[in-house]
Amino acid sequence: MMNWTKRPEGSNWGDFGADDELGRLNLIGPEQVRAGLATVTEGRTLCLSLPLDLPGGNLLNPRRHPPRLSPTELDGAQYVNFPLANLDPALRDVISDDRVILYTQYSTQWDSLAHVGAMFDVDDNGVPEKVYYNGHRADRDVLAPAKTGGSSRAERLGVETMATHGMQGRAVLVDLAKVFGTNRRVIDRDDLMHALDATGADIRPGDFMMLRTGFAERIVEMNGAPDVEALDRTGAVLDGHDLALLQWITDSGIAAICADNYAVENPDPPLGATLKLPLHHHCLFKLGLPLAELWYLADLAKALDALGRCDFLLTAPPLRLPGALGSPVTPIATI
Ligand code: UVW
Repeated sequence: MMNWTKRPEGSNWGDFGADDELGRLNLIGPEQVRAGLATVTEGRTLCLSLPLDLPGGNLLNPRRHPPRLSPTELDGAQYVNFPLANLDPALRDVISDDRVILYTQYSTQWDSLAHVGAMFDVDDNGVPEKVYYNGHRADRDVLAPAKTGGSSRAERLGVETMATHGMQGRAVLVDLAKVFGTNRRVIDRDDLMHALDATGADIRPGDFMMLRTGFAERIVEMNGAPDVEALDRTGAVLDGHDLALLQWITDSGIAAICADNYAVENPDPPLGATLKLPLHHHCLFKLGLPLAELWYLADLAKALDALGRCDFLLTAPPLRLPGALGSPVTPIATI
């Protein structure tokens, strides 16, 4: 039995099963993994993560702060350069051991499907309620603060579902920075089609679509002191209000979108918009299609350019952290 009476127009709710939590990741199966492996010619790997303490500060998003590392502690002792001789004079070992306060979406990250939901009249009774992908009810099934004691641990749709699926397969880089330059530009469907043609990017169902805009490279140049006004003028962002672009995402069969910018889409909605993040709404909420942000794609772009191709094998599992709403990730491209 479905979790809903009415599903949002243009959604795929129910298509992968009533209780599905994987959404479009269901389209990555053995064939897509083999297709990814088949692209490997050089046996070379590239890291697609920023250092996780970038962008630096909390100006890009005041809610999110850089990671804070500190030593583990026991009986008043801090375990950094800790000589076990302090406990037993016979021992010569020295131990260092740490913990971290980590905002899961501060830097290179995955959004889980529990990251953005919507108010929607899922029971078709005229009363909108908070709901996530596939009709999973926000307060009852996904994040029930009453049950979880106020924590943010998702019972459904957390990142661990992505981690256990594997997150490996064929990926295609669309180098928007190469086609359009690195000034801010809002990209609609026609622009994206032009970029696919111009770069020869051949997107297939089950692919990870990777968007390089030049944003993460600017962050690296800013070296921990981001100039937010300059970043606001940097790089392409998708136009989540372009219905033709959203329809292309639906029809293309892509499994996920990974961008080097902050939100994938234009974060400034037009006057009167009822959604601030319409691309997140379409992808996370309607299609169960994960988004990834702040990936570092410059080295990969150079390497693929030299090889004259756009496809590669991507391996990018999030942390298997039960209930997390997003996750840092260290994606690896194999070319
Ligand atoms: C929001 O700020 C809602 O999210 P994201 O980092 O996914 O753009």
